[in-house]
Amino acid sequence: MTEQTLILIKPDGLKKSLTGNILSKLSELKFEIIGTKIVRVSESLARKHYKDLLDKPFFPDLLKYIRGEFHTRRVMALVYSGEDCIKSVRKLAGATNPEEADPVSIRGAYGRVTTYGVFENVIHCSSCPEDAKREIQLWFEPDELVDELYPVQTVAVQKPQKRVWA
Ligand code: IDP
Ligand code: MG
Repeated sequence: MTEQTLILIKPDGLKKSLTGNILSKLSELKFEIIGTKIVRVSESLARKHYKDLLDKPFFPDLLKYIRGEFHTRRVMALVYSGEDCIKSVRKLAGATNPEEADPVSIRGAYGRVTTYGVFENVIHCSSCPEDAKREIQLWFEPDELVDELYPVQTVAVQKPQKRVWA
């Protein structure tokens, strides 16, 4: 079944200059990139993304980690589309705990467990179709994707303002 997945190259991945390596590995899976951007992660976005982990002891450090307080304040967000891509990307990413991940997986090769206890595992990828939809809609607006994935509605925006080069 054709499906989509949200991938984040986390701040440690960017800080360690792993973007190229990770994208090369992902490209071997032959899926299509249908959206990408560099994001400065707000507290609100981080909380929504990790809403199911709110009661975990590592949650405060997880927020700091994904917001780049330990590395660099950005993540690279991508949406991939393809046949069974959720499972394939999860396999390539490896187990959540980098110490338990297959050594040739992305997390096994590049991740680490820090002394402050967060699994710095370089990459996020959606774990099931429901999560993928929620996460893609959280990180991307409809016009930022080249495919029409989900129903959209048009809303009136009054006096839109945007920043332009001075
Ligand atoms: P996943 O990223 O493999 O889907 P989740 O359980 O959704 O794993 O956890 C989200 C993120 O929270 C992980 O990628 C990792 O960075 C962090 N994390 C998860 N479990 C632990 C833990 O037991 N200790 C420290 N950090 C964790
Ligand atoms: Mg998860």
